Amino acid sequence: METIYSENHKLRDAQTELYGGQLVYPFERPSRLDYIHERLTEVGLGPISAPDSFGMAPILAVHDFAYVAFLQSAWDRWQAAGFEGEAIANAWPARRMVQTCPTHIDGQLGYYALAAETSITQGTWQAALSSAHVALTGAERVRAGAQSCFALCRPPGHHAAKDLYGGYCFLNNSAIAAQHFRDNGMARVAILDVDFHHGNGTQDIFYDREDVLFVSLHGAPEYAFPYFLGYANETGTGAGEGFTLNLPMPPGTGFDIWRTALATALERVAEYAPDALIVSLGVDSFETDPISFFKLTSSDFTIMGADIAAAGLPTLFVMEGGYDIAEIGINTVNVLEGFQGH
Ligand code: OKP
Ligand code: ZN
Repeated sequence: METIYSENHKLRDAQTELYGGQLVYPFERPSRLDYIHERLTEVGLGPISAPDSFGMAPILAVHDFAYVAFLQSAWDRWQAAGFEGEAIANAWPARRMVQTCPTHIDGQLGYYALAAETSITQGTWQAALSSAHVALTGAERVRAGAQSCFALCRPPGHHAAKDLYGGYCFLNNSAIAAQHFRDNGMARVAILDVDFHHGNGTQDIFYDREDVLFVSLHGAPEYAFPYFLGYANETGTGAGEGFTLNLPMPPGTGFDIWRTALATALERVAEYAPDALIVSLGVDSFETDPISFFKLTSSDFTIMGADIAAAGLPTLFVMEGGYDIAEIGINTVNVLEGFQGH
């Protein structure tokens, strides 16, 4: 399996994440990809290639123009305002308040943020844009006939909506790839999100559409980020009714239950009969992930990959989360090797 990878991800190296009332060095850090890259090389999964450029059109096919302009300029404007730390949202358009975008950068951060843990820094935009182009390059490989491809994206994307960042995400790489498939001749695309966290951004982007199926396995939002989306009764709206499937699971869930949910998810995907499958691949369902509560083991990830391969669909893997950094390479590559049958 070919991997698409760019060192541009290193341009995002935020020093702060608001966690437990403290500013800590972020869980979502550059070394995550070093471990994955190292493991890919170690097992010889396949060639590792640089992304191509696709310009802004496929990004603007998913995200609002004003949101993209905000992301592009936020760091410079934050600095110009005289702030000395990294840019962190701290005021929101809450219930019964005005839902319009203010002028001051501090207010705009709250307007576009869905959570406060994600700081915007120098290089964040460039890294996010490169990450989207990694996903688009992987999508092009699948379009050209590859049975599978691994888009080694960073920063991740599945929490980003058309006009929202947060949960370590800025541009929704999987959604951008799905829309690119749609705009280049594929009639139906399925997104299977196996990251521990609910892919609220991806769900929101396609919630009223029947041409992109969204299926997600995740920590029950009563107990887990993003808290305010991902419940089982969210099934889509309008033409999209029935084209969102959420399979939330409680704290302590192990692979027996998780794998049964995966079978349910893959049955829905098979019924949908998409032209291609995009897997939002997070490995934060791992038993020792520091911010998650599922109990999957390293060998479970190999079985996960084999189960996904049994769907028999052209498959684009898009990297999302995974924060037990010492094991992230093994767990991620186990999925890909399982998919390939070893
Ligand atoms: C991004 B991805 C933990 C708070 C976590 C943000 C999590 C973002 C996860 N107590 N806040 O889905 O892996
Ligand atoms: Zn996650």
